[in-house]
Amino acid sequence: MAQPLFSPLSLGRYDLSHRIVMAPLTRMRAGEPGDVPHALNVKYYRQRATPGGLIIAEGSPISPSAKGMPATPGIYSPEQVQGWTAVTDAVHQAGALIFLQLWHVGRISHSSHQPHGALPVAPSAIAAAGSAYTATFERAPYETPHTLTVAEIAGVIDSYRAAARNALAAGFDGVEIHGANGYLIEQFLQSRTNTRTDAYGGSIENRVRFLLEVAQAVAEVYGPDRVGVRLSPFGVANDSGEAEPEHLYGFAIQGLAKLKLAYLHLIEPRASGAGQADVDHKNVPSASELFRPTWPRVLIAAGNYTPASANAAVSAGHADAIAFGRLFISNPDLPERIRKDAPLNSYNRATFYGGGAEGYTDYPRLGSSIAAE
Ligand code: 8OZ
Repeated sequence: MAQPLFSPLSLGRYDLSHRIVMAPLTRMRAGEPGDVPHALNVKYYRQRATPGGLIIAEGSPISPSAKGMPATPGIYSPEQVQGWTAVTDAVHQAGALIFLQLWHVGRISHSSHQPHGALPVAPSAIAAAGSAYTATFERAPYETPHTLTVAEIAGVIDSYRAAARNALAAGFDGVEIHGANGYLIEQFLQSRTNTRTDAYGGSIENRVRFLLEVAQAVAEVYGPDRVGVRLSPFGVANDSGEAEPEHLYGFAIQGLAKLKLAYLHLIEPRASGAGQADVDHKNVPSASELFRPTWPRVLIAAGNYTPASANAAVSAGHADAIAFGRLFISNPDLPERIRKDAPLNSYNRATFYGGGAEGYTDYPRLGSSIAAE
């Protein structure tokens, strides 16, 4: 029987020939100094490009102060734009589309990453529980962030706009706004991290304002039909979590729907740890099922899907496409393997973050014991 994952899909102004999306994946392997994409990153993305497929490239800091982890490739310097251009060229030659995930970590940073050793910025001066990844790949407790002023918020939105322009110059087909996993946008959304009393805090409408202003600014650069947003309504990553997510996220998604963006990308609650563990929460609703009626365009779901459950979700109409993360790390040819119902390589968590080719570009293709070119 034909697999629903291999039926074509229109996404904004593009046409996909299958529905297996490569999820945005932090790998901490940018070229240093300068957090510049380099030849190793080009090889990694080229290996994972398939005709008519969609790659969402890893979260990329929109400005120096948006960065929270070492060796994450940015999208604010000319060198980074040049480095990314080699990536998008290679992916396009292989026939795939590539979007870039625009990322601001907010308080999930450390002063060692910040210009002039400044404190990380956030909607309110509330430190996250847990520890940051410092510039030297060590762990240190999160610091109490600097509260963004209204003027500084406007500056951050300008940085999103500039990053979108850079992404366009680098040849990305579109961009995804990272609104998930406890980073800056989610820090504005959630009451535990946003205690502001101005237009950006308090009511749900006010807490959603920053997300919508960012989406509007980015959509003005790319056109809304080339912009997506990623949210994690039930997530607890990076000391996040909302008591009544249905209400907050329902409102946010309605606001995004009015902007006519190309897609909404939801992380399922069962994968809410966002790569920090192989957690699989039971007894929580599926985010894609829950919010499907609120979102009129393409819905991408992610989080612990298997090929079978992905086909089932698409068949049931709960999602239009499924993003795979860990399975795409260990299977450069994941769509082909799924199509053939072939065995999948298992992944090695120890090589997810940082390092070189090992665990990055050396996973074999089907029928080969050696790394793909
Ligand atoms: C795992 C490790 C580092 C970063 C996210 C960008 O949670 C990430 C990330 C995940 O969205």
